[in-house]
Amino acid sequence: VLHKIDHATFEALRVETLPTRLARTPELTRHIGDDASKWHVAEVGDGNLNLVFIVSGPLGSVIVKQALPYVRMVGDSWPLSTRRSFFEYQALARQALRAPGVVPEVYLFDEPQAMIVMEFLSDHVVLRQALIDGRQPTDLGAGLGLFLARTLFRGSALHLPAEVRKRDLALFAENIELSEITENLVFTEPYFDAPMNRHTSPQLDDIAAEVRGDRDLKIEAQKLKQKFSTHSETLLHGDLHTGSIMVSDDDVRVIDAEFAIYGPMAFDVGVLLANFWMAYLSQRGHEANGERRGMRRYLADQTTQTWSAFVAEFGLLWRTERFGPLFDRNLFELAGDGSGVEQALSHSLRSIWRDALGFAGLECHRRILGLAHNAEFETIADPGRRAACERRVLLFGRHLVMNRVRISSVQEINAFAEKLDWGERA
Ligand code: SR1
Ligand code: MG
Repeated sequence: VLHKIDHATFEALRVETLPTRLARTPELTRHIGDDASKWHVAEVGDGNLNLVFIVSGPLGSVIVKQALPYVRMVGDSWPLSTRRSFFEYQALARQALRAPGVVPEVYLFDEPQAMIVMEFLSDHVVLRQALIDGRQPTDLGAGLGLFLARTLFRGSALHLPAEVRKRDLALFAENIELSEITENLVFTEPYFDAPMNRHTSPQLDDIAAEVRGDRDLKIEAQKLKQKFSTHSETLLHGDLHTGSIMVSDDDVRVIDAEFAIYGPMAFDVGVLLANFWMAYLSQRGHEANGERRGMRRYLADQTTQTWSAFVAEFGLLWRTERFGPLFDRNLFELAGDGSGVEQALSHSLRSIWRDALGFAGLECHRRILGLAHNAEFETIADPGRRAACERRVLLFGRHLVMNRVRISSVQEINAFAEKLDWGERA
């Protein structure tokens, strides 16, 4: 049953009304101060769906995030239940337990107002913008690899008791509208001439038509969609691109879990890697005099570090926290079959790797041909230069999807990205 918003009580916050409306909310005033006349409010939402306010007072600042009953980037012609805020809150609570210290602390969830009051990350900026600006936060890939392994392993039947996992599976299965957005926007719409699609035109018209006419690619996209929508393996973040990550010079945080749903582990891994590779392939568009060489190296390093941190932590958890019903210890450790444990682990990692490359390829396509694009390309002012970068992303994405069974390492993919980047220059 889809949640219906209570129009009698729900009211979108505005910069002018927020202080009066939240003046007597202790979860907020304890962090910023009681006197609402001294608050400063700014709306800073740059995502596609919600309102996000920074509210500052004499004691400090908080973030107030509110879901709107429609898709912000499109307008009220596309209604969307504010219930997504409930799923974001539930996902944040689980991520905080499974990967401590990575998601912002939640101070208050107000369900009728679809509003989450949470920690303001004062030293942090959105990773996508940081990468556009040429910043190189330390330990980024390693931190994200740990986050992926911990949340994906600990939300799965490898770790959770059957009852807990099944209850969560049912709970998040109701995040119907948001998972449907992903199913449509990632897996289907980029591959036909859907009304909301757009691409840099006319420069990419030929390759857009080629992608849409590629039957083998479309079949692979649908096989991956089937995995995404039926392989309910773990609680996903569901939208782990570089706009859902905040960084300071030496810290990484993950935000924006409203797309949380049970799905294949490989989805979060693939989306994140794809966004690093897209950032890599956008560098030419931001470059003057070769000064982005170091940035390209940095981004390639983040992909290898993400994957190796993921593999190491996933292996550790596999050996030490496999308490769930899958790959039961009675069959391996307790039967004295230590090497069986390792064999099973490498099978699982191989299948995550293969599927992650498929999801990564599709994420690349949808950001160039679909509705929601990435700022690292949108901010390349010259359309010819932008299109040259975007064309490489489309070729890169197809390579990942079609060759995912044969590709054996991140280094191999980075070498392919490098070759594309040099070979196809505008
Ligand atoms: C209509 S929402 C478009 C995109 O924005 C979100 O961040 C998700 O990536 C979604 O696919
Ligand atoms: Mg988001």
